[in-house]
Amino acid sequence: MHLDFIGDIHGHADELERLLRRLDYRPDGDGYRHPSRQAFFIGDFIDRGPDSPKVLRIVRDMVERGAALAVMGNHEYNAILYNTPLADGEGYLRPHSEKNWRQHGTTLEQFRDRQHEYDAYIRWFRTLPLYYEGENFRAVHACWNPLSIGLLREELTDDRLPDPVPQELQALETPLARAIDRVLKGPEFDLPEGKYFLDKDGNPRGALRHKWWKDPRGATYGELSVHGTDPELESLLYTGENTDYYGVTEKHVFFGHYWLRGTPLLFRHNVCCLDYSVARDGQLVAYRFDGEKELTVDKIVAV
Ligand SMILES: [Mn+2]
Repeated sequence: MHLDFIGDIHGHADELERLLRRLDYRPDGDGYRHPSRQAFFIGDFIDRGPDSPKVLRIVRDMVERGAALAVMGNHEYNAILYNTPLADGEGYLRPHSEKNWRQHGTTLEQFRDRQHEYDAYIRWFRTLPLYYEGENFRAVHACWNPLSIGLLREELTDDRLPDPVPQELQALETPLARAIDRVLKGPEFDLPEGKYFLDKDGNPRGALRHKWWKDPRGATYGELSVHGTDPELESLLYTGENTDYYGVTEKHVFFGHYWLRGTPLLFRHNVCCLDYSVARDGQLVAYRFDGEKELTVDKIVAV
């Protein structure tokens, strides 16, 4: 199995085409094809960037013609909820608030006067698996968490969202809603009693998104945080549980989501994050996987 895992695209069609050509894919239909490999898109095709419709044409065509595989990102998930009405007819599972418009509005503007096309993509999003496990690798948008994936395996048929989309997904109050949230957006843990930090908008937060690929034993909150904390927490030792940690003997895991900066690198021989912030002046990144036992940094390709 020869797969090229491709990170978060966020509407950057030019970079996507450049990356596919760099990987020796050739134009085929609306998309591209490689004679002996498949692409694997790990979610977040839309929002923020200049041409989400074109990215979707390419990605969907490649998936439907067998030139690529894909899993859902949180932006596709949010778009589904944004377009699913509440049962009482009063609004949608994801409210049409100003904050949510800021996230999804660029895509909506780009599909202006093409509502049919947009609706068809929302239906297609619903066919995407929430996670994927192969013989020697795993792929997921934000977090391979054994407890959450285990729950999804029990609750869902064929790894996809139920049809119709369950109303319970409007809030994080049920195990299913929380498991999907964790897999597509990443896990959080609570800070010690009475501790909090100020997020980038200045709001106090009592829970921290953390590096689930890092062993929390003996680590500080600062070392485990995927965003900044505050000086007091930086040096405070983590004393909570170890349930999210992805161990060194697990299958290779490929994911995106974390808006990394700088030169692409590997987190570990079996942990590969491919989101290098193409939508914030970063790079679109791929990993060329040929079944190797240990991942190596020279197989990362960036444009
Ligand atoms: Mn994401």
